[in-house]
Amino acid sequence: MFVDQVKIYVKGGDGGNGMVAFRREKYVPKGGPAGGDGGKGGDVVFVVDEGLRTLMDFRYQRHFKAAKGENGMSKNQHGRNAEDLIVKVPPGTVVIDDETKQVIADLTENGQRFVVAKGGRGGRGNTRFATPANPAPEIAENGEPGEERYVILELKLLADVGLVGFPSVGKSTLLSVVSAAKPKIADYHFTTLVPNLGVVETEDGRSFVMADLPGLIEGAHQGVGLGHQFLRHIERTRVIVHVIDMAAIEGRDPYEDYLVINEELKQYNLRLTERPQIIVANKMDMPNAEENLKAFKEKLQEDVPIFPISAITRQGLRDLLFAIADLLETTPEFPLHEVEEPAVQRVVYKLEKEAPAFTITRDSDGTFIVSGEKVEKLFKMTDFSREESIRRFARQLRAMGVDDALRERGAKDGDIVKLLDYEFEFID
Ligand SMILES: Nc1nc2c(ncn2[C@@H]2O[C@H](COP(=O)(O)OP(=O)(O)OP(=O)(O)O)[C@@H](O)[C@H]2O)c(=O)[nH]1
Ligand SMILES: [Mg+2]
Repeated sequence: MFVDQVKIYVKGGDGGNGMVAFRREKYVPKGGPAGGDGGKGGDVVFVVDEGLRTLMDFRYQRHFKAAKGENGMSKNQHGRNAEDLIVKVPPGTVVIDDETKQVIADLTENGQRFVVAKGGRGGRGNTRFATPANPAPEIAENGEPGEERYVILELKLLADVGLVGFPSVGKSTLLSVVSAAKPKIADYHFTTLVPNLGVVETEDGRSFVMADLPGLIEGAHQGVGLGHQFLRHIERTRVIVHVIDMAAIEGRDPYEDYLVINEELKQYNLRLTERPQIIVANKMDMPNAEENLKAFKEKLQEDVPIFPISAITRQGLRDLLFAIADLLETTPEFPLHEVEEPAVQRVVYKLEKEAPAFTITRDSDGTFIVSGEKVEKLFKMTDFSREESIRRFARQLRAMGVDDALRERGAKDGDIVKLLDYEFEFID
């Protein structure tokens, strides 16, 4: 199976917890605070590895969690930072945030890195909470939770040239005679279900990657036939080779075919029309082909080069390949997404939208439920085994306005308030 889209879960490592500790010194009954900070959790990092060609490996492993930072230690020793979790991806991987459906990275260059889930920072040890008023605090922070998210990985083939055309016009046959690729060839429609890639070498030693794409039909951009899931592979190609059955074996008019396919490309993405095209008039070994070609040339208005060939008898291939190689040399790469900066690192960073610090809802039994990313993070960073930490947490909630908001929603003394798996009483 050809896997070209997969949804995975990534989570950065949590930060290590801060430590509560005190110095032990001779003659000093209780020395100053000496609890170290926790280490940083590992990031989950995508790294492009040009040895990979597919997203196949992600079929079996879809969860990637980086390690937690080490906890802080006594004598003010920091916990060690955790190592990053490196996840290899093939060139051509587009990373999409599953929630927002935004493209967050477009990974094309070998070795390119993208931090997809940041590890949390280490919690502070009690040394950091010392103040003149409280020189020996019994308080430490838990580590910050690592970022977590679902992302969709999409593989866009990195072919230089894409073969497009109706089913059965001979696209796979052409690829099979100009490269070592062995695509399936047959006289029924949609023989090719997934794109095939082949490396083509011209007689004068130039080479390029050619993709044989599933056949297109009218309405493809709306999902008819194999639809636009394959049209997106054309987006990466610099040159489009438009294959036409000039023998009109199925009774369609070759020029009509040409118009229909171009319309599909245009409907799918206007920018595809910016790609230079080469027309391949295939099946020239058949009777009528010569006549059809003449009529085709008369109707053709654009200045697009036409190469008459027969994939089966291998006629006309040499000149065609030279023309493709020439065109590739003069055609720049096309940026894929409008949002992309023309920077070397094609990683797109987006401002995260500011989520509300907390929201309050009510359970069917009347319990108040406080939720929200920010408040939950504070919760996770609180060490509930220590009185002082709990008091600090209560102060933080008050400062965020949680108490006021609960009061506004009608909370009274003694009402139950829930935050994650923690229940507490509202005290006015
Ligand atoms: N006579 C003749 N037949 C050809 C030529 N090229 C391909 N064919 C035949 O056309 C049929 C379809 O060929 P394919 O290469 O599978 O066509 P395709 O465009 O890849 O088709 P799909 O994968 O279904 O989109 C096969 O029966 C081929 O043998 C040619 O140059 N001359
Ligand atoms: Mg085919």
